[in-house]
Amino acid sequence: MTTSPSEPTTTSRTPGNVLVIGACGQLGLELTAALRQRYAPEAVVAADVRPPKDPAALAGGPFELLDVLDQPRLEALVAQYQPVQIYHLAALLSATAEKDPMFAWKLNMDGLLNVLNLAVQYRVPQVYWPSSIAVFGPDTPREHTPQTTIMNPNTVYGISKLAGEQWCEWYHRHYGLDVRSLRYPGLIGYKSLPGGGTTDYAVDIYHKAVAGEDFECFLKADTYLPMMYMPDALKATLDLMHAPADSIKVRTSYNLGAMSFSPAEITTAIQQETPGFQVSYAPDQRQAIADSWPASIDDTAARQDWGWAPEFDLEKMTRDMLVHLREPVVA
Ligand code: AKB
Repeated sequence: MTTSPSEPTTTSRTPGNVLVIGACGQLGLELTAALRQRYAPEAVVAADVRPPKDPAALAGGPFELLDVLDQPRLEALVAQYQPVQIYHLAALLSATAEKDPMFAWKLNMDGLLNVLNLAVQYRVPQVYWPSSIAVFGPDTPREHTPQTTIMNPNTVYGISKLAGEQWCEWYHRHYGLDVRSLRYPGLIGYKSLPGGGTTDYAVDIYHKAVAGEDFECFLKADTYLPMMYMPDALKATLDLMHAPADSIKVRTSYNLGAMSFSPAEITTAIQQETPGFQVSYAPDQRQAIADSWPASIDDTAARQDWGWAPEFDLEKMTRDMLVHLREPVVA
Protein backbone atom coordinates (compact mmCIF):
# COMPACT_ATOMS: atom_id res chain seq x y z
CA MET A 1 0.00 0.00 0.00
CA THR A 2 1.31 3.45 -0.81
CA THR A 3 0.49 6.53 1.25
CA SER A 4 0.84 10.19 0.44
CA PRO A 5 3.74 11.85 2.29
CA SER A 6 1.38 13.96 4.41
CA GLU A 7 -0.84 11.16 5.65
CA PRO A 8 -0.46 10.84 9.42
CA THR A 9 0.30 7.13 9.56
CA THR A 10 1.68 5.73 12.79
CA THR A 11 4.40 3.24 12.11
CA SER A 12 6.48 1.11 14.41
CA ARG A 13 9.41 1.39 11.99
CA THR A 14 11.04 4.79 12.41
CA PRO A 15 13.88 6.12 10.31
CA GLY A 16 15.66 6.96 13.59
CA ASN A 17 15.24 9.67 16.18
CA VAL A 18 13.87 13.11 15.44
CA LEU A 19 14.78 16.17 17.55
CA VAL A 20 12.34 19.11 17.77
CA ILE A 21 13.94 22.24 19.24
CA GLY A 22 11.42 24.81 20.44
CA ALA A 23 8.81 22.10 20.96
CA CYS A 24 6.71 24.16 23.39
CA GLY A 25 6.00 26.97 20.92
CA GLN A 26 2.87 27.42 18.80
CA LEU A 27 4.23 25.33 15.91
CA GLY A 28 6.43 23.09 18.06
CA LEU A 29 3.59 21.61 20.11
CA GLU A 30 1.59 20.67 17.04
CA LEU A 31 4.53 19.55 14.93
CA THR A 32 5.82 17.31 17.72
CA ALA A 33 2.37 15.70 17.98
CA ALA A 34 2.19 15.24 14.19
CA LEU A 35 5.67 13.69 14.08
CA ARG A 36 4.83 11.37 16.97
CA GLN A 37 1.73 10.27 15.12
CA ARG A 38 3.72 9.66 11.98
CA TYR A 39 6.67 7.90 13.62
CA ALA A 40 6.89 6.01 16.89
CA PRO A 41 6.22 8.55 19.70
CA GLU A 42 9.35 7.59 21.66
CA ALA A 43 11.51 8.41 18.62
CA VAL A 44 10.47 12.08 18.60
CA VAL A 45 12.44 14.02 21.21
CA ALA A 46 10.83 17.32 22.21
CA ALA A 47 13.24 19.94 23.55
CA ASP A 48 12.67 23.43 24.85
CA VAL A 49 14.17 25.97 27.21
CA ARG A 50 11.18 25.45 29.55
CA PRO A 51 8.87 22.50 30.12
CA PRO A 52 5.40 22.77 28.55
CA LYS A 53 2.82 24.72 30.60
CA ASP A 54 0.49 21.74 30.25
CA PRO A 55 2.61 18.58 30.81
CA ALA A 56 -0.01 16.53 28.95
CA ALA A 57 0.73 18.53 25.80
CA LEU A 58 4.01 16.70 25.17
CA ALA A 59 3.30 13.48 27.01
CA GLY A 60 3.93 10.25 25.16
CA GLY A 61 7.54 10.84 24.17
CA PRO A 62 10.83 12.11 25.56
CA PHE A 63 11.27 15.72 26.66
CA GLU A 64 14.65 17.42 27.19
CA LEU A 65 15.40 20.84 28.60
CA LEU A 66 17.53 22.72 26.08
CA ASP A 67 18.65 26.29 25.55
CA VAL A 68 19.75 26.18 21.91
CA LEU A 69 22.41 28.80 22.75
CA ASP A 70 23.99 26.26 25.12
CA GLN A 71 26.13 24.56 22.50
CA PRO A 72 27.61 21.84 24.79
CA ARG A 73 24.12 20.82 25.93
CA LEU A 74 22.87 20.75 22.32
CA GLU A 75 25.89 18.68 21.31
CA ALA A 76 25.26 16.24 24.16
CA LEU A 77 21.67 15.73 22.96
CA VAL A 78 22.71 15.28 19.34
CA ALA A 79 25.41 12.78 20.41
CA GLN A 80 22.93 10.93 22.65
CA TYR A 81 20.00 10.68 20.23
CA GLN A 82 21.86 10.72 16.87
CA PRO A 83 18.79 12.28 15.20
CA VAL A 84 18.05 11.67 11.54
CA GLN A 85 16.10 14.92 11.45
CA ILE A 86 16.35 18.13 13.48
CA TYR A 87 13.45 20.60 13.42
CA HIS A 88 14.88 23.82 14.81
CA LEU A 89 11.95 26.12 15.64
CA ALA A 90 13.23 28.20 18.58
CA ALA A 91 13.21 31.93 17.80
CA LEU A 92 11.99 35.31 18.98
CA LEU A 93 9.13 36.48 16.71
CA SER A 94 8.65 39.86 15.08
CA ALA A 95 7.07 42.03 17.80
CA THR A 96 9.15 40.63 20.68
CA ALA A 97 12.34 40.88 18.64
CA GLU A 98 11.84 44.62 18.12
CA LYS A 99 11.78 45.04 21.91
CA ASP A 100 14.99 43.07 22.51
CA PRO A 101 16.91 43.30 19.25
CA MET A 102 20.32 42.11 20.46
CA PHE A 103 18.95 39.03 22.17
CA ALA A 104 16.71 38.32 19.18
CA TRP A 105 19.69 38.44 16.85
CA LYS A 106 21.71 36.20 19.17
CA LEU A 107 18.96 33.61 19.62
CA ASN A 108 17.82 33.57 16.01
CA MET A 109 21.32 33.50 14.49
CA ASP A 110 23.56 31.69 16.99
CA GLY A 111 20.83 29.12 17.63
CA LEU A 112 20.63 28.34 13.92
CA LEU A 113 24.41 28.22 13.48
CA ASN A 114 24.74 25.89 16.49
CA VAL A 115 22.26 23.53 14.87
CA LEU A 116 23.79 23.73 11.39
CA ASN A 117 27.34 23.16 12.66
CA LEU A 118 26.36 20.16 14.79
CA ALA A 119 24.29 18.74 11.94
CA VAL A 120 27.40 18.81 9.75
CA GLN A 121 29.65 17.45 12.52
CA TYR A 122 27.30 14.58 13.44
CA ARG A 123 26.16 13.94 9.86
CA VAL A 124 22.50 14.59 10.65
CA PRO A 125 20.76 13.69 7.38
CA GLN A 126 18.11 16.45 7.44
CA VAL A 127 17.45 19.78 9.13
CA TYR A 128 14.27 21.86 9.03
CA TRP A 129 14.31 25.56 9.88
CA PRO A 130 11.35 27.92 9.50
CA SER A 131 11.65 31.25 7.76
CA SER A 132 8.85 33.80 7.47
CA ILE A 133 7.10 36.36 5.28
CA ALA A 134 9.10 38.77 7.49
CA VAL A 135 12.07 38.36 5.10
CA PHE A 136 10.24 40.84 2.85
CA GLY A 137 10.21 44.57 3.49
CA PRO A 138 8.53 47.81 2.44
CA ASP A 139 10.27 47.82 -0.98
CA THR A 140 8.94 44.35 -1.84
CA PRO A 141 5.91 44.08 -4.18
CA ARG A 142 3.04 43.57 -1.69
CA GLU A 143 0.60 41.61 -3.84
CA HIS A 144 1.47 38.04 -4.87
CA THR A 145 4.98 38.58 -3.59
CA PRO A 146 7.29 36.50 -5.80
CA GLN A 147 9.71 33.84 -4.57
CA THR A 148 12.65 35.91 -5.73
CA THR A 149 12.32 39.67 -5.46
CA ILE A 150 13.66 42.70 -3.61
CA MET A 151 13.72 41.88 0.13
CA ASN A 152 15.12 44.67 2.37
CA PRO A 153 13.38 43.60 5.61
CA ASN A 154 13.22 46.37 8.21
CA THR A 155 12.60 44.34 11.37
CA VAL A 156 15.22 42.53 13.45
CA TYR A 157 13.22 39.32 13.05
CA GLY A 158 13.09 39.76 9.27
CA ILE A 159 16.79 40.55 9.04
CA SER A 160 17.60 37.43 11.10
CA LYS A 161 15.32 35.25 8.95
CA LEU A 162 16.82 36.56 5.71
CA ALA A 163 20.36 35.99 7.02
CA GLY A 164 19.31 32.54 8.24
CA GLU A 165 17.99 31.64 4.79
CA GLN A 166 21.34 32.58 3.27
CA TRP A 167 23.17 30.48 5.88
CA CYS A 168 20.97 27.49 5.08
CA GLU A 169 21.77 27.83 1.39
CA TRP A 170 25.49 28.20 2.24
CA TYR A 171 25.56 25.05 4.40
CA HIS A 172 23.79 23.16 1.63
CA ARG A 173 26.27 24.38 -0.99
CA HIS A 174 29.43 23.98 1.11
CA TYR A 175 28.67 20.83 3.10
CA GLY A 176 25.84 19.22 1.16
CA LEU A 177 23.67 19.56 4.28
CA ASP A 178 20.04 18.74 3.44
CA VAL A 179 18.51 21.73 5.17
CA ARG A 180 15.00 22.73 4.08
CA SER A 181 12.87 25.75 4.90
CA LEU A 182 9.48 27.42 4.44
CA ARG A 183 8.54 31.08 4.69
CA TYR A 184 5.49 30.71 6.91
CA PRO A 185 2.72 33.28 6.84
CA GLY A 186 0.82 33.90 10.10
CA LEU A 187 -0.14 30.53 11.58
CA ILE A 188 -3.56 29.95 13.12
CA GLY A 189 -4.50 26.95 15.22
CA TYR A 190 -6.72 25.99 18.15
CA LYS A 191 -4.34 23.65 19.97
CA SER A 192 -1.56 26.11 20.83
CA LEU A 193 -1.12 29.84 21.26
CA PRO A 194 1.33 32.09 19.44
CA GLY A 195 3.48 34.61 21.29
CA GLY A 196 5.23 37.80 20.22
CA GLY A 197 4.14 37.85 16.59
CA THR A 198 2.40 40.47 14.46
CA THR A 199 -0.09 37.96 13.08
CA ASP A 200 -1.14 36.74 16.57
CA TYR A 201 -4.36 38.76 16.47
CA ALA A 202 -5.81 36.19 14.06
CA VAL A 203 -5.62 33.53 16.78
CA ASP A 204 -6.63 35.74 19.72
CA ILE A 205 -9.76 36.92 17.89
CA TYR A 206 -11.23 33.38 17.85
CA HIS A 207 -10.60 32.88 21.56
CA LYS A 208 -12.45 36.14 22.34
CA ALA A 209 -15.35 35.21 20.08
CA VAL A 210 -15.75 31.83 21.76
CA ALA A 211 -15.49 33.41 25.23
CA GLY A 212 -18.36 35.73 24.24
CA GLU A 213 -16.17 38.81 24.63
CA ASP A 214 -15.44 41.77 22.34
CA PHE A 215 -12.01 41.95 20.72
CA GLU A 216 -9.67 44.93 20.42
CA CYS A 217 -7.44 44.47 17.39
CA PHE A 218 -3.90 45.90 17.35
CA LEU A 219 -3.94 46.21 13.54
CA LYS A 220 -6.14 48.44 11.37
CA ALA A 221 -9.30 46.90 9.89
CA ASP A 222 -7.96 46.88 6.32
CA THR A 223 -4.50 45.36 6.95
CA TYR A 224 -4.15 42.36 4.65
CA LEU A 225 -1.61 39.70 5.61
CA PRO A 226 -0.92 36.16 4.36
CA MET A 227 -2.20 33.52 6.80
CA MET A 228 -2.42 29.74 7.07
CA TYR A 229 -4.37 27.22 9.13
CA MET A 230 -2.16 24.95 11.23
CA PRO A 231 -3.15 21.65 9.54
CA ASP A 232 -1.94 23.12 6.24
CA ALA A 233 1.30 24.30 7.85
CA LEU A 234 1.94 20.83 9.29
CA LYS A 235 1.17 19.21 5.94
CA ALA A 236 3.50 21.62 4.13
CA THR A 237 6.31 20.98 6.59
CA LEU A 238 6.04 17.20 6.44
CA ASP A 239 5.57 17.16 2.66
CA LEU A 240 8.64 19.34 2.20
CA MET A 241 10.74 17.14 4.49
CA HIS A 242 9.63 13.95 2.73
CA ALA A 243 10.01 15.22 -0.83
CA PRO A 244 12.90 13.72 -2.81
CA ALA A 245 16.04 15.83 -2.35
CA ASP A 246 16.41 16.48 -6.07
CA SER A 247 12.96 18.10 -6.17
CA ILE A 248 14.04 20.76 -3.67
CA LYS A 249 15.30 23.51 -5.97
CA VAL A 250 15.09 26.36 -3.43
CA ARG A 251 17.69 26.00 -0.68
CA THR A 252 17.05 29.38 0.93
CA SER A 253 13.34 29.05 1.81
CA TYR A 254 10.09 28.49 -0.09
CA ASN A 255 7.26 31.02 -0.30
CA LEU A 256 4.15 29.34 1.10
CA GLY A 257 0.64 30.70 0.59
CA ALA A 258 -2.86 29.66 1.65
CA MET A 259 -5.11 32.67 2.28
CA SER A 260 -4.94 36.41 2.75
CA PHE A 261 -7.40 38.46 4.78
CA SER A 262 -7.77 41.62 6.82
CA PRO A 263 -9.05 41.98 10.41
CA ALA A 264 -12.36 43.23 8.95
CA GLU A 265 -12.71 40.08 6.85
CA ILE A 266 -11.92 37.62 9.63
CA THR A 267 -14.40 39.50 11.81
CA THR A 268 -17.11 39.04 9.18
CA ALA A 269 -16.27 35.35 8.84
CA ILE A 270 -16.57 34.89 12.63
CA GLN A 271 -19.80 36.90 12.75
CA GLN A 272 -21.37 34.47 10.23
CA GLU A 273 -20.96 31.78 12.89
CA THR A 274 -21.17 34.01 15.98
CA PRO A 275 -23.63 36.86 15.40
CA GLY A 276 -23.14 39.79 17.73
CA PHE A 277 -19.36 39.43 17.97
CA GLN A 278 -17.81 42.93 18.05
CA VAL A 279 -14.32 44.16 17.19
CA SER A 280 -12.72 47.57 17.78
CA TYR A 281 -9.39 48.78 16.47
CA ALA A 282 -6.43 50.27 18.37
CA PRO A 283 -3.37 49.95 16.10
CA ASP A 284 -0.05 49.84 17.97
CA GLN A 285 3.61 49.47 16.95
CA ARG A 286 2.81 46.16 15.24
CA GLN A 287 0.94 48.08 12.53
CA ALA A 288 4.25 49.33 11.08
CA ILE A 289 5.57 45.75 10.96
CA ALA A 290 2.43 44.53 9.21
CA ASP A 291 2.59 47.41 6.73
CA SER A 292 6.11 46.35 5.74
CA TRP A 293 5.06 42.75 4.92
CA PRO A 294 3.37 41.21 1.87
CA ALA A 295 -0.42 41.18 1.62
CA SER A 296 -0.40 37.96 -0.40
CA ILE A 297 2.15 35.39 -1.54
CA ASP A 298 3.05 33.75 -4.85
CA ASP A 299 3.99 30.18 -3.95
CA THR A 300 4.32 28.79 -7.49
CA ALA A 301 7.77 27.35 -6.77
CA ALA A 302 6.48 25.26 -3.84
CA ARG A 303 3.53 24.04 -5.91
CA GLN A 304 5.73 23.08 -8.84
CA ASP A 305 8.71 21.58 -6.98
CA TRP A 306 7.01 19.42 -4.34
CA GLY A 307 3.29 19.66 -5.01
CA TRP A 308 2.17 22.17 -2.37
CA ALA A 309 -1.59 22.85 -2.25
CA PRO A 310 -3.43 24.25 0.80
CA GLU A 311 -6.80 22.86 1.91
CA PHE A 312 -8.19 25.64 4.07
CA ASP A 313 -9.56 29.06 3.16
CA LEU A 314 -10.88 31.65 5.64
CA GLU A 315 -14.43 30.27 5.86
CA LYS A 316 -13.38 26.62 6.22
CA MET A 317 -10.75 27.52 8.82
CA THR A 318 -13.21 29.67 10.78
CA ARG A 319 -15.80 26.89 10.99
CA ASP A 320 -13.15 24.42 12.12
CA MET A 321 -11.56 26.79 14.66
CA LEU A 322 -14.91 27.63 16.28
CA VAL A 323 -16.04 24.01 16.45
CA HIS A 324 -12.82 22.93 18.14
CA LEU A 325 -12.54 25.89 20.50
CA ARG A 326 -16.13 25.23 21.65
CA GLU A 327 -15.42 21.60 22.45
CA PRO A 328 -15.67 20.92 26.18
CA VAL A 329 -12.31 20.55 27.90
CA VAL A 330 -11.85 16.93 28.96
CA ALA A 331 -10.42 16.78 32.48
C1 AKB B 1 5.09 36.91 13.33
O1 AKB B 1 4.02 37.52 13.25
O2 AKB B 1 6.12 37.40 13.78
C2 AKB B 1 5.12 35.48 12.82
C3 AKB B 1 5.59 35.41 11.41
C4 AKB B 1 4.71 35.89 10.31
O3 AKB B 1 6.67 34.97 11.15
N1 AKB B 1 3.85 34.88 12.96
